[in-house]
Amino acid sequence: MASTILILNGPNLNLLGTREPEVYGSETLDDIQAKVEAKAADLGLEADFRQSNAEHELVEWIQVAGDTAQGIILNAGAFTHTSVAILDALQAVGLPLIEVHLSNIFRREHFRQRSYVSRAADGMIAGFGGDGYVLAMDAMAGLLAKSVKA
Ligand code: CA2
Repeated sequence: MASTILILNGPNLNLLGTREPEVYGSETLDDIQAKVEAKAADLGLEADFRQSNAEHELVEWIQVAGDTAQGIILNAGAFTHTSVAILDALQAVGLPLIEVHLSNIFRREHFRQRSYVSRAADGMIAGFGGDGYVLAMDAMAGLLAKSVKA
């Protein structure tokens, strides 16, 4: 059976494509979802793509993924920089995790340069806009292939 990858998007990412294209690009979240689903099909993976503005909903989805998914790709938006609750959920499920950011958070404001999510992540992709999600799918396929061999 195909492995399921949960692709989670945090607060305000539903606004993509409507404002701040110089920071976040001009693609909408629907555009990114379509690219991720096409990539998943190429890789023989199942993509479960979601967005929420609510921290508790993201925490619940991560908890459920412990039983239903084989990996998580996460752009936690601003919760990246604040949420111990999301970090705890990620550490509790212990799934392969790739952190994604549209922008290069390390050349932005100081408060964006700290990520709680990173403590649970196998790796991070930042600064490539929506393409970062596609790169993350490739990286996830590599992680899953390695864990099958090990
Ligand atoms: O670069 C990223 O992907 C971020 O996770 C995006 C978050 C930001 O808080 C993080 O520091 C970095 C914000 C997403 C908000 O997206 C918007 C898109 C259009 C208009 C307004 C916000």
